[in-house]
Amino acid sequence: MARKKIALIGAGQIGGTLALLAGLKELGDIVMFDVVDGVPQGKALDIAEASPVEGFDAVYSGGSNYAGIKGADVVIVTAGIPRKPGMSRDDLISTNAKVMDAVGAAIKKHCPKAFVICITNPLDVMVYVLQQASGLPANRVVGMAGVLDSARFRYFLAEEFKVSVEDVTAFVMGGHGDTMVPLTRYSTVAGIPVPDLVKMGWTTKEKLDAIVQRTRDGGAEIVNLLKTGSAFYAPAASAIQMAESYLKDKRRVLPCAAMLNGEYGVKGLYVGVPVVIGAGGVEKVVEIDLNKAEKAMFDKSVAAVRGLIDVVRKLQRGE
Ligand code: TXD
Repeated sequence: MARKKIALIGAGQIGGTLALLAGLKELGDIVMFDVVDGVPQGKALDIAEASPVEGFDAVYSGGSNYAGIKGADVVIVTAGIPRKPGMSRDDLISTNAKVMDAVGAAIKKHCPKAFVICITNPLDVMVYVLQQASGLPANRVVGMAGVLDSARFRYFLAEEFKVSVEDVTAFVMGGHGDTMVPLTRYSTVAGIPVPDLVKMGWTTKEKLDAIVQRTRDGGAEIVNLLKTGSAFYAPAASAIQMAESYLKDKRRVLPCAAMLNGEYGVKGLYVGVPVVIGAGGVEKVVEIDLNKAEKAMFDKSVAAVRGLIDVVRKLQRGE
């Protein structure tokens, strides 16, 4: 059986880490694409040279020609520019939306059967633009944010409880940003809901609230430390988990930005919700019961995503 092909659009910080992790996990052959000539080639060769040491087989290539992504089974998109000083949020949206248009057109032309994972920020809007531009069915285009946000939540909870990260599950819904909705009720240690652990004296309500806030600010915490960029190891690991679930038809239940079609009362928008990812792409949107306060937080998050989509539509109309 031929190896699967994974195309990475954007060979920056996350792109490079994705390439390494995909190799270490032997998910397939990897082609890296970037507009900066030399970088995808250099990273591809560097990682390929690590393969004899680490003991994995994968063919690595890199370039600035979209023809290289032909027939890819999975495409992971990190292409775009970060926000620079003096640049408004709308400037960033407009620039990265144009990048998504170009990437989407290339996917449509060269690998229309691929499963596509978008990482580029602002995530919930960029995944929408990418899906529209690619013309791929919405169940084959997803956004990565929830796995990362819940990984941060899991890490902080494991640290607080002094237990293995493996035994902590956590649940984050909504858009990627200040309005994300960490759900403590659905987060557990070995199946014990976190609110019960508060009752059991494992932590206090105040400490838990602080952890929830730290999760919301997780991206900014790393940016403030790094100063010259944003997080890349955990974002890459998160997207690889989604790609692996698709490639191996694992049917994992993962929080992803998925196109909603009436679920949670939302239609035609990408929002972070739990989904089942298998060989069919997004095979199911899991609709959980939200209490009043949670629903209010979720609706606020949806409204924020809708606001950004309106900005994109205006920009696309040239207003
Ligand atoms: O949870 C999440 N979704 C995120 C999102 C978590 C962390 C970071 N997140 C976003 O991912 C971040 O705000 C960025 O929008 C992306 C990629 O982050 P990364 O740290 O990898 O950014 P880099 O290092 O700047 O890499 C971007 C690359 C860079 O090499 C550019 O040359 C390239 O994108 N680029 C392009 N590639 C292809 N085609 C076009 N048009 C293009 N423009 C720039």
